[in-house]
Amino acid sequence: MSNILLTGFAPFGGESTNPSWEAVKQLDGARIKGHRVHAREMSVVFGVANKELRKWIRELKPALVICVGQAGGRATMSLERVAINVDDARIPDNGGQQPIDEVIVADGPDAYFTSLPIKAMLRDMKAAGIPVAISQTAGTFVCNHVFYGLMHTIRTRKKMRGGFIHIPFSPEQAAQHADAPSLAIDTIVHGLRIGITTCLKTDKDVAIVGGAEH
Ligand code: PCA
Repeated sequence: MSNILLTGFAPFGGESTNPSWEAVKQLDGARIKGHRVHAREMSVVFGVANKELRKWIRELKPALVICVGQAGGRATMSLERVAINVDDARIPDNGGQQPIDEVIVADGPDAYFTSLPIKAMLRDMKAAGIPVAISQTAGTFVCNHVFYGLMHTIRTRKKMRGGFIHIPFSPEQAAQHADAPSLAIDTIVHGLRIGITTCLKTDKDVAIVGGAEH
């Protein structure tokens, strides 16, 4: 049976939970279309997170890798289109590092595109009633760092597909922030399951509307 690696993150930035780990851990051990899901919790530390990711990829040789992270303030699940080669931290990571305008991979390309069929995922997740959108930026903190690290690691592995999904605060987190949107963890889990299923049955992405003006 082939493996799927699904990662979430530890809490950061003063939060006591991270909805990405709360959601992905519920899918640990799940079987989806003949694949086995392996959920792992990643450190919110530049450098360390990518080392953890490479180790899990070596161990599991997954056909599909989806990294999930919290994007507090966003209202929908965000299927990330592009990872850029820069670390520019607004706050220190959980190890106290705060890189400003540093490259992630010295001789790497400026950007990598996701290899997930994000338009097909958008279509299927929407049809299931999940609030979801395509996002053109994963930011410049640890999530973009991991997304770029993932795409760089799998760049020559044609059979391995990967990408990144940002998710909103959980309702419990949003209760502590004025006017912050949220999604229930169960909704996120449902959305991830559908997104993964679409990845497994879609070789080539579909060209459907999903762009944005900003
Ligand atoms: N979100 C952060 C890092 C960890 C997480 O869950 C980000 O968007 O960069």
